[in-house]
Amino acid sequence: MSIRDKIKKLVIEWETEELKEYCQSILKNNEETASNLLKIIGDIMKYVGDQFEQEEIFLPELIGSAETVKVAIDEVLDPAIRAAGEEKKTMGKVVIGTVESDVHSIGKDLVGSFLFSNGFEVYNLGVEVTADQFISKAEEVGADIIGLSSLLTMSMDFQKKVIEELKKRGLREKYKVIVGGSPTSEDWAEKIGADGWADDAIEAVELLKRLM
Ligand code: B12
Repeated sequence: MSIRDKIKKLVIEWETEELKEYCQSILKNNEETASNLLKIIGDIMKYVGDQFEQEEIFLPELIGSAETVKVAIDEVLDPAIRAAGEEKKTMGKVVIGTVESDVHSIGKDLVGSFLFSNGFEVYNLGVEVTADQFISKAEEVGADIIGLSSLLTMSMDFQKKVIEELKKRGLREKYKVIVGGSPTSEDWAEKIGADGWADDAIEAVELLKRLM
């Protein structure tokens, strides 16, 4: 069985401990890098999300897979990436979160982990983050970039709200603001005056490297 197939099986069966151990053994044997494992897990979560949408799986299965993946990323992959990159100079500080009223976290967490694995210092504020929380954290840590995730058409306006709030406080020029999430687009980013938009976690890394 390929690494991808094995990971997919463990994610779908919520084998959290086994997934952690499997990822650890792959890293130990230098069979894959932590960043590549992250890419594989990202593809698998896209697949799981689509399965849910097509009603092939139900909500508890989707949440179980998301939690399994989160533990493996938090406890094995992110620490491995951190250990490998300790000497690396930071590419910039990113404050990222899902905007107010929106609880979707999986894609935003992947973007955060990809940025982290590419040398960015990442402050992940979680979900339902208000404009004030984004701005306060960015000010506190001296961030360069604010990343706003929105998975709901209804929550997209909160991305705009963050930008407007930055303007109101005279801080707009201090930060690069990037937006993402499935209902958003390049046009939307332009319309609300964001500095950039990316379709997925890999593009988000490219975008930020360009912006910095
Ligand atoms: C998982 C999921 C949930 C889970 C979330 C669990 C969690 N912890 O995240 C639960 C079950 C809680 C949920 C709830 C709801 N959901 Co939902 N959910 C999904 C689902 C199936 C998958 C999303 C996902 O995780 N995809 C996998 C990740 C890897 O992809 P991604 O999120 O798109 O992220 C990538 C890119 O968008 C991008 N990206 C994401 N964020 C950012 C940020 C930046 C800065 C950048 C640059 C890029 C970027 O990079 C990511 C990685 O490649 C989607 C359908 C789908 N197939 O997308 C619906 C979907 C998003 N949900 C939807 C809806 C309607 C809801 C509910 C309102 C349902 C309800 N009636 O209660 C609630 C909302 C509750 C709330 N207040 O937020 C709709 C949204 C429709 C719309 N456009 O408004 C969708 C599209 C389903 C549908 N077709 O109707 N949902």
